Amino acid sequence: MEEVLRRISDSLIKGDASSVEELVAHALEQGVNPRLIMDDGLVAGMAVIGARFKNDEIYLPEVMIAARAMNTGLRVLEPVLRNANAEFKGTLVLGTVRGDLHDVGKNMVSMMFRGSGFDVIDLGIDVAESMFVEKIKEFRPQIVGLSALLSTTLPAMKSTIEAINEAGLHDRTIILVGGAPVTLEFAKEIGADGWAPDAASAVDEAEVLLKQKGLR
Ligand code: B1M
Repeated sequence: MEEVLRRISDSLIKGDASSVEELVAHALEQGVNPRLIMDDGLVAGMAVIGARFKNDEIYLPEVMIAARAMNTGLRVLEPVLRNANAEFKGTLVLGTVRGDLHDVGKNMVSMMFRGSGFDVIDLGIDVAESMFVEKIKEFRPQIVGLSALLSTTLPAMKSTIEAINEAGLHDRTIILVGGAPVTLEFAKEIGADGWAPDAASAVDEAEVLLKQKGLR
């Protein structure tokens, strides 16, 4: 099992999306736990990419290719992580905030929510404040999820919450924020209802908040 996880991680580091796709499918066939494939295969590979990028050992094109391989692997895992028996728990409108193009973590959040019985309206990356407002009006979600990976896009997270408040839409929804530079302290400061350090705990946090706010 460790061998296949290491190969997934190595292929991701090389940016070899088709090998990642094949190996993830192969690991699933072998009965490897999908969460292990995600954490010890895909995320582990991405951590190496992050460290190499930080140390100037690799550059943006390699990072972009690795992220594409990671998203390919996540797509193979998604149907397996989806629990067909999970009861419907609500709707999540999710996006990476304006100016920010990072989507891997957001996609993991989307998968975890879908797997736990939520409908996810994924607005993608670089989502303007007005788009969040428009989609909240359209879908009336119980949860709005904002992701940001850059310290320079944290202000857009704040202005998105302000836009939701100004549109009078916050009462009927909880706003959950996350992403590497987002802290609990920052989340409180900008008026988010909840914060989570990773995709799995985002679901747990949402479930607690939904009960607290009487939305479940
Ligand atoms: Co960029 N990038 N990047 N990048 N990139 C980072 C984030 C950086 C930390 C790298 C570094 O310098 N060490 C740095 C940000 C520094 C900072 O601001 N503090 C950085 C930079 C500077 C940039 C550019 C500005 C580089 C440049 O152009 N000179 C540029 C900005 C582009 C833009 O967005 N406008 C840029 C571009 C890119 C690529 C396009 C090449 C690519 C993204 C491709 C893609 O996403 N499809 C990319 C990548 C891949 C990274 C790194 C290497 C990896 C990010 C990732 O996918 N991690 C990253 C370095 C790193 O993270 N160590 C880096 C794996 C993923 C699973 O983790 O996204 O953190 P993460 O998600 C986690 C949690 O954060 C959490 O759950 C997930 C795990 O379960 N989470 C949530 C995320 N969203 C959540 C929402 C929630 C709850 C939890 O509730 C709603």
